[in-house]
Amino acid sequence: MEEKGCKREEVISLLSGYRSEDLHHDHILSSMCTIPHEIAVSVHEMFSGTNLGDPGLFPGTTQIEDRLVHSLGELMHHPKAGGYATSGGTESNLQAIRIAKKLKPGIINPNIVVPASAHFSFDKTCDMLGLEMRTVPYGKNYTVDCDKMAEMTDKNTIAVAGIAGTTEYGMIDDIERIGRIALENDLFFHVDAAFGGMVIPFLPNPAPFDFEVPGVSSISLDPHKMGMSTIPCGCLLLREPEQFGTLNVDTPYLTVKKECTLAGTRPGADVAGAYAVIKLLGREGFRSVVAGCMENTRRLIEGMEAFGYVRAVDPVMNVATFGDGSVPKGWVVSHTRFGHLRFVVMPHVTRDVVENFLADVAKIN
Ligand code: 0PR
Repeated sequence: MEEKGCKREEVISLLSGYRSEDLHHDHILSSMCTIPHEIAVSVHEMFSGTNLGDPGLFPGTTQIEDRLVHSLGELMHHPKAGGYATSGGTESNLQAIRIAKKLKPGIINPNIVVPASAHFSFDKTCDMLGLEMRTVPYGKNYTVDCDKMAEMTDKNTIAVAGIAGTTEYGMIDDIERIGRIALENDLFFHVDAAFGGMVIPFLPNPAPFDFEVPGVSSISLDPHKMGMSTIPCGCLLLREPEQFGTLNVDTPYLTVKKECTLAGTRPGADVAGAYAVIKLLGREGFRSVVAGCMENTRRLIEGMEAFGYVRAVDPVMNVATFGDGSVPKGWVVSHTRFGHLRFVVMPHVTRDVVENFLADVAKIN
């Protein structure tokens, strides 16, 4: 830090320079985040400086968090779900598995059994919590092999997980089947719907994946992905809200005397933004956003296949994957662990963006 501060314009100009080096969304075809909705950005500013870590100081913002949790609980077919706004899928997954561990004390070498497709946040979780991570191989269509999952659980298993909207292929595990495995073996069952939670409910005939499914204990879903909120906004929901109590620590000098969240200071701005988007769009609005993304996903696949790129799988959601092939310069596309080209058709990947991309693909084929 320098001794003397700079003029405001200098600071803004310095930062604008850095910002201009960032890539533009209209060329990013592989991100699970998007340009936040305009109302989320306005509300974010209105609530900057709010801290959900000390709810007694911000009772208004705290009510908004409660309303967000309630709305998302309703969306997940369980209006009485408990929950809180996390920093994203990583924190939600970590906290869910922490709860599972607390609910089964006394296991010497605890393990969790997760699909091979599980996001790398489960590796971090297991590292932090001292758990063995058992990875179940893929079955059909890049979803988890449920027979193998059942075989891989044992008396030291504290939780199983299913993914509703896998990061790489956008597929949905057989949540009903995993729910039965969980119930038969008395296991905590966490559904990672960080991406899919704000997509699947708005598809025409979605497979059951949420609290509607017997055995599901917790769900993570992220407004900062398909919910179009500002970053960072995730949400962890529990079927039995009182289980959050297993994480409580005493906070004697705060306005609340106990806290179960991971972070202490927690932003309210993104949470208010997320709630604003939900209120503004309603289910109808989200259905239309998701329908647009699915339409653009289909157009991308049709366009790519016309150039000889072969789809890796028929996507259930707005993720498209293809056998490898070259990609025109200037576009950001990622590769899955199996080397497939991977696109995430987020709301910023509009029909025009898809057409511009396909026009560039035409030039290299
Ligand atoms: N669970 C699933 C199924 C996910 O896809 C992700 C992230 C997480 C958990 C973790 O969520 P947070 O990153 O919010 O903690 N999926 C994206 C990914 O790893 C995150 C992302 C988003 C990465 C935008 C890059 C990017 O540009 O690909």
